[in-house]
Amino acid sequence: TVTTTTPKTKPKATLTPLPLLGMEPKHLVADFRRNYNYRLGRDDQSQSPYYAYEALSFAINDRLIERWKKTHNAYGRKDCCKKAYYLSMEFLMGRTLSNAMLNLGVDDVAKKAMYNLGLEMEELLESEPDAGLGNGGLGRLAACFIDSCATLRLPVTGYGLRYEYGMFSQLVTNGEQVEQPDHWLRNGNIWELERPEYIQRIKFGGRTEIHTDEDGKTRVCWVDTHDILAVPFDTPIPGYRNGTVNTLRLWKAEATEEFDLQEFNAGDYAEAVAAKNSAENITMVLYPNDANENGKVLRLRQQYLLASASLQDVIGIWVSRHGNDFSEFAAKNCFQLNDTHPSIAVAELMRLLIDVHGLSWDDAWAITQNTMAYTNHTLLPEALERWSVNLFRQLLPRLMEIIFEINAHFLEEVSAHWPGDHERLARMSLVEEGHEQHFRMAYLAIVGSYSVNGVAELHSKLLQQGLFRDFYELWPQKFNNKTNGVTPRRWLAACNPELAELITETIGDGWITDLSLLKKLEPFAEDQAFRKRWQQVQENAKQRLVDYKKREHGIELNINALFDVQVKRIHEYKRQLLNVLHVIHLYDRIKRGDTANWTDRCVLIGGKAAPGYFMAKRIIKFINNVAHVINNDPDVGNKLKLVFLANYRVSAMERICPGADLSEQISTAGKEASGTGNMKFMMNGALTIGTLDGANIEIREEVGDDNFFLFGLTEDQVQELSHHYDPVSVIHQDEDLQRVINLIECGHFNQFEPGIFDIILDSLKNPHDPWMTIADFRSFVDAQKRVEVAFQDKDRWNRMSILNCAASGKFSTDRTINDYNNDIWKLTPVIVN
Ligand code: B1N
Repeated sequence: TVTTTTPKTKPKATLTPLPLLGMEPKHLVADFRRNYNYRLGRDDQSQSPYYAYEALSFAINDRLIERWKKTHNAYGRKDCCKKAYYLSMEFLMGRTLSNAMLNLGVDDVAKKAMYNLGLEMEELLESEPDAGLGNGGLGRLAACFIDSCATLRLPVTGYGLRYEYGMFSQLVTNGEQVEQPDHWLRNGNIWELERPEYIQRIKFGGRTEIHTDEDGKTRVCWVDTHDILAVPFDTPIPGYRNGTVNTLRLWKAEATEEFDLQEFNAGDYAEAVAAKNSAENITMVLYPNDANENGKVLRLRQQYLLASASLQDVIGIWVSRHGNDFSEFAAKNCFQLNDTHPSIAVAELMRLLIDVHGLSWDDAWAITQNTMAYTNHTLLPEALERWSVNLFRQLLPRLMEIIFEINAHFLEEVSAHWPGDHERLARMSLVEEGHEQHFRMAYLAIVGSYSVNGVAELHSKLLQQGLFRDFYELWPQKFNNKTNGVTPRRWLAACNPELAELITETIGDGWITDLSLLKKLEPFAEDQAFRKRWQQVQENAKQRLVDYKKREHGIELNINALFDVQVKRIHEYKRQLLNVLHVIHLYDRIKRGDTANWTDRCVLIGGKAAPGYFMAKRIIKFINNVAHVINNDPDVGNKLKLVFLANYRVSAMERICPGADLSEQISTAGKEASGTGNMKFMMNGALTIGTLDGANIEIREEVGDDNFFLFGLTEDQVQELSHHYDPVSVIHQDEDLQRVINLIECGHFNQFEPGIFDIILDSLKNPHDPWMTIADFRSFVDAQKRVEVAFQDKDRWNRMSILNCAASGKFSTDRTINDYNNDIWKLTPVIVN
């Protein structure tokens, strides 16, 4: 027999706390070596910048995790302080390492540490793949928002989806976009932490039954469902040097265990395991549509997964502390819906409160209406989400019932407010009648929320006067504006260190967390010596962009030229075509010898087209063909270059915006909700040529008309002209424009590809062209002439550049998030130490 002796008193487990990890170069070097040798199993024979990136990232991530746990504890200690949750189908994070080092305050130290190891920080940072879990502005806004929330010490969690494949990468072959899947997780993701203990179960399909309890109470049961699991992966989101580290929680779809087992018992083991795919496919890929809805079942599954998993997560924590007492729930929780994409959350919260936690309809509705807040990001009708009721019936039958019931209650309220107004009732109904019924998701979001906001002054005004007018008349107090911003950490401090240093040297470093302080730069615009330094820094940034293009793409740019940049998704309303028409006009002037007082210009255009958006893809082809002709014409030389920047993404913008002279923000007035690229360029000292659209209006207000190149019709004028727009006669009356159109028509840019640009010509000449490109041509060309005059006077240009940067303070997401918090969330900052 064997006897074992156990000690009388088991020692208490002491796994934590550990002393904080060191922040000196020697500590980072030691941790780097340990990670490189043991966690990654590398040796001197297998050196690669990628593994060096990973080894440093582990070291940095460990330091984030220390602060993450403290933040979590601080939020818990504050007796369940109020929290907000940012629900978004997209978080376009880009790279993490350099931002993490900046926010931790170890950027200089780490650079030294790597230098001591004989490694080049630049090369290492370049090895990190972009987390491209978003399309464009809407997804990047979510990323900037969570950075600002952490910097402002606000208890805000981001909830999204962990797509296996992010935004496709764009190749250009024969001038055409070719999509390549972006398997960004291929080499693992060191920044995420899987949290199996918080897995949530999500129902799909099945049917509903009414059950009666012993006490005669009825409740609806959603049965015979095909469930899947939502597995959370957390990423730390550090604030700027403040000890706060918030959480981005992304859900991955997985199959349930018993799902296999059932089939296994029926003898189809292999088939059952293979069927796991259909569950796991849900979070396989990001839909690559910007401002366009597509109505696919898989997309609705994604949306419901996000809404249900996130709400169950928050309610689960609530119930663990308060049981089924939800009386304080709305006072302590707020969900901000990033457009209508997660708006099914309105109905899902009702379902969870009523069916799962036993609340009455009225109590549940009061909670929902005081917990949800909705942000609209577009007026474009093609982007407004409508889901087929039949699809709901099959996929989410219980949610269909709830939406119908919400609608019934809502229409009663409308009837009471406007008795007998049947047209208004039909207009406002959550259900659009017709050949097939559809749910209007924006209306569901408005009805279920206490706040509805647009993303720039003009956009919010147009929502109230146009798209959501009826709702504004019913509930004016719900409506508000929150002008977008960008985080100055990534978009100035990190991406343009030399400019950041000059600014800090001049006005101190307070601007990094209070961007309004940039206005202290204003007087320096009159300082000759400062202007010279500013110019040198701008030229260095241009040189880095030139070097990069040369190194990575073999493209030669002339550093003395005006760098004229338009980077954003390709969409007709953004009018990349107007830009190209101007380029062709300049080319025509060169060809006819009209080059007195010429300003050399490099026009850079970049952006992805939605794979199903034929016209957008043809515009890319057009840009590339025009570029080919111009760039190979010996008469043109250095006077003009047109370059298409392939695979535009977050990390590309970090190189591009410091090196731009001119920022093109030329959408048809009333179509661009806000824009955020416009703000990144301004912050980095570029000047804007733009229409009175979105946030351009506020940019111009801040910097003054003298420092902004305005052109084009106003939104009112666009409306008015749409009744009698006649582009063909405009072309006839403008000789320059006529020549441009002739060049395209005669096949000058498609000599061996007959007819391929006919659809472009047809759309330009169409009297129903909603983008009115031809209408703004003359005004655009005139504004470009004013740009050239200004650019030739270097002193004047530098002054304007300084003033633009100095006036960009409003466009920090710190200001935006403070506005959200003061008007909508009402959270108290939590100090972590
Ligand atoms: O949201 C940005 C704005 O700055 C832009 O002006 C606006 O165009 C953009 C469906 C969208 N609006 N709508 C979308 C994205 C994906 C999708 O599936 C619509 N993106 C915007 C931030 O406010």
